[in-house]
Amino acid sequence: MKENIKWWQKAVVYQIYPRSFQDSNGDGIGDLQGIRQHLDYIQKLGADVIWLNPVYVSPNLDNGYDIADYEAINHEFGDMQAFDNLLTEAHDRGIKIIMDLVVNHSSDQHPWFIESRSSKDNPKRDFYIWRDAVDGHEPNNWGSFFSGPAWKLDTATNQYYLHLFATGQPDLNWENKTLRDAIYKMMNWWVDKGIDGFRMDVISLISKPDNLPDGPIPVGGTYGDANSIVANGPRVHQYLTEMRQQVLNNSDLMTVGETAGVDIENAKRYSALDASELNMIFQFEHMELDNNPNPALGKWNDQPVDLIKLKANLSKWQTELAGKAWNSLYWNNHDQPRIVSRFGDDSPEFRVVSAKMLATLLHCMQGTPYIYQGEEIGMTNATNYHLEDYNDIEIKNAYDYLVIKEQLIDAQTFLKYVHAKGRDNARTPMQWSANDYAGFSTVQPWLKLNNNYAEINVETALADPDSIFYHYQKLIQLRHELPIFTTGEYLLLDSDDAEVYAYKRLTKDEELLVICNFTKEGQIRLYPIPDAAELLLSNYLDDQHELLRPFEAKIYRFKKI
Ligand code: ISL
Ligand code: CA
Repeated sequence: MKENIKWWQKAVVYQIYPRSFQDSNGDGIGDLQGIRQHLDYIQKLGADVIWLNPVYVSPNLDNGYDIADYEAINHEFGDMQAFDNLLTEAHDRGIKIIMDLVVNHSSDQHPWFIESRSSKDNPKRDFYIWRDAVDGHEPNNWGSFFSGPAWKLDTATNQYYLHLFATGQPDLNWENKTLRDAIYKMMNWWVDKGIDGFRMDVISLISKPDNLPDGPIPVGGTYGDANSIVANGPRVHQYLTEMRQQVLNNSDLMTVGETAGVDIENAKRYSALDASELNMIFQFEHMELDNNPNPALGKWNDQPVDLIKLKANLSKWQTELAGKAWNSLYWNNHDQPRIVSRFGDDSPEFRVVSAKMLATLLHCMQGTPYIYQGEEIGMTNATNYHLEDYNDIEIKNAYDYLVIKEQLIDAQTFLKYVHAKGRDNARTPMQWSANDYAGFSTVQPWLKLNNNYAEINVETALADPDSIFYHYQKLIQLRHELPIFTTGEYLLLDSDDAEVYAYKRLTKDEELLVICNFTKEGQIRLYPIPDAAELLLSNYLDDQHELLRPFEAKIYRFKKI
């Protein structure tokens, strides 16, 4: 691997959720022109790649993850000219752009689906997954990711269609070769435009198992778990190999698959270094460690993560993929709550140190790190939200199902859980300044602001040399300058230490030692550190050696001992 390092193995990605990044025309919705205004900011941070969440024509049931036209820009965001300008200006700065590819499902407003549902003998009928009722019920017991059944009866033809997500997101039928070819054609159209790669939405779900067997029903639940049945389906590797040949090999692209339900064995195939499928994947296990112990409640919970479990999990991915496949490293994205509120401490006293600690822990690992907008200034969960403030379909459907229909929890408990885990925590408008509407817009934004924007914003961060922003900037520089960040072997220390996460990165002649105190208490730990060791980065002004202060994080570098 050392000889043959690819550009995307050394890159750091900055993820932009366009709706919430910058509104340039005063309609309260972020847009492409708004992103152009901040390319200098992203360059200053040092990121190499931007991942854009979906910007295509969409009825926005799931904020762009329900696509009605794959080759046109949603007018709220601008037009194709605005996209081309953004791409050119990013490239002028040496920044690449990867696009979100959402092809497990389309919108029910996509012309393909409109045709498909019109009659059983329409040529597009087989582009989607249609089944007859079984004994007057849904064709199987699968539940949707967004609560309720994964099937909807369509009265036009009296058959059910499959939707693993919202009813307005019918699943595409990848068994159909004409459909696959249409998708590859669309992808090549984007590649020809000069984009630099794809982030592939729930790509692990595209191959449904034959006969669509029922899923296991979690204790206390109603529907079968579709994810465990569909993920890594029988032909998914075949389809991705085909995609690689038909599209991905046509240019030097970066690809990352979002692979819900992936295990190590499948991960090694999706992201094998032999370049047969994708470059890397997003796995979810470290984002599920703080799920509710009651499986019927899934992610809805407000309990902290167990550090020993987190270590075991991250270390498993580090060691198992090493030398064979490639990891993505992430704490945050548009579906996850803010990491400083989740695994750190967002109180005024510890927000900055704990955000820097979490950044250090992640960015010293092997893989390609992703930074989600606002993470670099330590944006927090929005606890000023009431139930009526939420926009996210996952939250709304979960409320209808868990609180109203099944009455598994009361509204107050639900709100507590949504404050901790809801996706809208990530989607509150980017906090640029203490000005009106946080400098995001000149009018009330589409989604309520986090009320801490006067203290937590980009302007304040850029003016403070000790800010979280500059810590991220330094971590990116280190990765760019020191090959050990990319190539070094990962070695976990003290797997049963419940307070401090320490690990090494090792090359033939060098070591990094990364030490992260996950607690707000002081800790005493003695690690073997040679006198000549260089302290590369820390989140405190001085080094007190074996004394680790609250959330202290340090990176040492030294010749191998
Ligand atoms: O968000 C989740 C948990 O809160 C996940 O279950 C999520 O739905 C899953 O990871 C798939 O996510 C992707 O596809 C969805 C879309 O809503 C998400 O925003 C996207 O990242 C459907 O397209
Ligand atoms: Ca706008």
